[in-house]
Amino acid sequence: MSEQATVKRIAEICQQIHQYNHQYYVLDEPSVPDAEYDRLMRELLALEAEFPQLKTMDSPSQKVGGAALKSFSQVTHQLPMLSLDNVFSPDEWQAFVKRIKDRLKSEHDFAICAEPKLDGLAVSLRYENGVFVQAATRGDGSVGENITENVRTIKSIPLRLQGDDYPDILEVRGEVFMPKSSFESLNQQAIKKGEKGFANPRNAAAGSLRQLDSKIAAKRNLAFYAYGIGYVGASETNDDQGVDETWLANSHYQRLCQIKALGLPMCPEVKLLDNADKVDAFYQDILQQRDALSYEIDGTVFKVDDIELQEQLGFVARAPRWATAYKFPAQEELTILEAVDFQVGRTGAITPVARLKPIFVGGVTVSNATLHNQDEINRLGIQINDTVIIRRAGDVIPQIVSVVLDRRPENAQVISFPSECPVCQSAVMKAEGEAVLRCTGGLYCQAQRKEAIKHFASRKAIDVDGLGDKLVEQLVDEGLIKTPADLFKLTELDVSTMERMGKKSADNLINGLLAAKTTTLAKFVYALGIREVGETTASNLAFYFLTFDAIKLATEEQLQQVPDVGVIVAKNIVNFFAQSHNVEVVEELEAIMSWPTIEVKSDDELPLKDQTFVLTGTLSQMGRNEAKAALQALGAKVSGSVSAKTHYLVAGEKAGSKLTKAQDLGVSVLTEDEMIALINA
Ligand code: I6G
Repeated sequence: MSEQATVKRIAEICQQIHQYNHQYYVLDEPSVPDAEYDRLMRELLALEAEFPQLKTMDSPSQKVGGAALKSFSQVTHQLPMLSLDNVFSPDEWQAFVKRIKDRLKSEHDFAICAEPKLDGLAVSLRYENGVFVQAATRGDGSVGENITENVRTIKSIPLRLQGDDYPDILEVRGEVFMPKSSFESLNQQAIKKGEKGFANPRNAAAGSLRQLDSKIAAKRNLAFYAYGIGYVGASETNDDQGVDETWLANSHYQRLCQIKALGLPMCPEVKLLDNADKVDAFYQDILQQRDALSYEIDGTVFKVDDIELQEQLGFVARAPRWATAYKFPAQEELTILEAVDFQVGRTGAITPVARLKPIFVGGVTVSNATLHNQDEINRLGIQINDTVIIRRAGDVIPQIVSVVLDRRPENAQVISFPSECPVCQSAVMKAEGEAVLRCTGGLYCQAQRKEAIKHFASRKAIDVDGLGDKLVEQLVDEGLIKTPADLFKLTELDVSTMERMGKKSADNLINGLLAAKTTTLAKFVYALGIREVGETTASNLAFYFLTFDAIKLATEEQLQQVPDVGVIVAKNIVNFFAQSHNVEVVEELEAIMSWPTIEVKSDDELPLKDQTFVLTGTLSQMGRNEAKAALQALGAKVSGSVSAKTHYLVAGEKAGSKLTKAQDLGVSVLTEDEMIALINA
């Protein structure tokens, strides 16, 4: 190809790849398969290798990283990069609003731009004549570090602005962050290599931006959301010698939309609120969505939207008076490990439970946390009376993150595991390759008995109306039942003569048990409480083997043919049916309970045969179980986790990390409507 033809071809490819990048990383709407993208990128790299003089600063090839730097140079910000003040409570928020009104000498409502507060790093991006030329950290607000080469590799940051309506010099301020799913896979890779990993996505993002070798940063899957505009100006070479003042909107929200129109990513949760009274609802809404969001946040940010008002309000020290972060309750706090108890679970697992000096963290008072197993205790190096950092994120159970060794007191005590089951005194054992210590008492152990029956009767299992956890405990404690099958032998008299049980509750229970006798094969298999056989696996087993006898008799190899069943789960299933006490109970249950036969369909009736689906987020029209059953009835496999083998991810509302992972893997994503259309096709 001649040089002239190459110039034209390179321009075409660059334009095409810029568009694909924007569709994929900013709009979340991939338009071509990965293979097509890769083919174009390879063609570009080959042409640039042949004609290095044609490589431009904004070429998409620059996103893969370049030569390593010796150190980061410094960048003086043309406009200071400010930080934000914080408020932590409704009172503090009201005080913030009052300060604004007092300063403006006005009682008028004002519009507010509301944003989630990303837990990332503030950066300033500089575009000159539409081309990305520099990125800098906030640093001390006046001088930051030049991290251009690393930021250049961030896929969603355009190296050239879209369109042609922008100032000669435009600085965009925003937050670089690592999405939760990228953070998890990065840490998993680190753990596989025997490395420590990062404590949280923010540290991972900071560590990635601090790499002198931008090729490493390029592999880290960082992302960016713009939160404002910094310096705007005319270039020295511009004959007009001035900025088009009309370019900048006089609303903060509109400015974000302007940046978005230039191809920069804007956080989709940003909203314009009419007045300060709407702030609480936004805060609560984001707090409630927090776990489902694909990125980590630590609060919300509220800004007076009107730029004129912003200018009147000005700044204090290093923060604007017109904006504040409204932080969520701290998710990490210090407390003391006062004691360790050992609990026996449904499968006999003996779990050390930390008894903590009560502490308010993540919005609730926490006094217990699981310590998981001996490996975890060793990893933390924790002892009784140590000061520990406790973390409670969203609805996730509280966790001990680390020990503050500097504060270890003289009376610290090593944690020792029991040599016998704390409930039934049977021997304890640790299976090869497992970190968990288990009681060998099986259903002889009261703790296991109670948990097995609670699980059997639970809503997602056979769902016995009128039988709560407390009642199961009472029935076991009073010696009325020992196994799930014993439930069906209870008489109204047995129950009504129990303490705190009236005739009405007894009737309810007996009726509930009668109704629960008819179930489905999937629920029955799940109800047995076989280790690691959750609802999805149980349902997959039912649809694969069709009868309970076939499941009982399956070999490990046959079981491994079922989606979601790997070596360990297959072993657990075979072991379960090899235990005589389980067989006895299961046979009794088979005699009492029934479920409809699963119809065998021909391949023609199974249009989704061999297609693996994963469901995530809230399905508003069908409900998760109904959708699962409908897909399985058409031959589809429904799996609980996204992998390279997944064909479709059905993303309902508030889909979180599974959606991000599916997008990372190039898995087709369906909306609920699209799934319903597929089912009804
Ligand atoms: O550090 C920041 C994070 C997020 C910010 C910020 C923000 O808005 C969503 N906004 C401003 C105005 C500043 N820092 C100074």
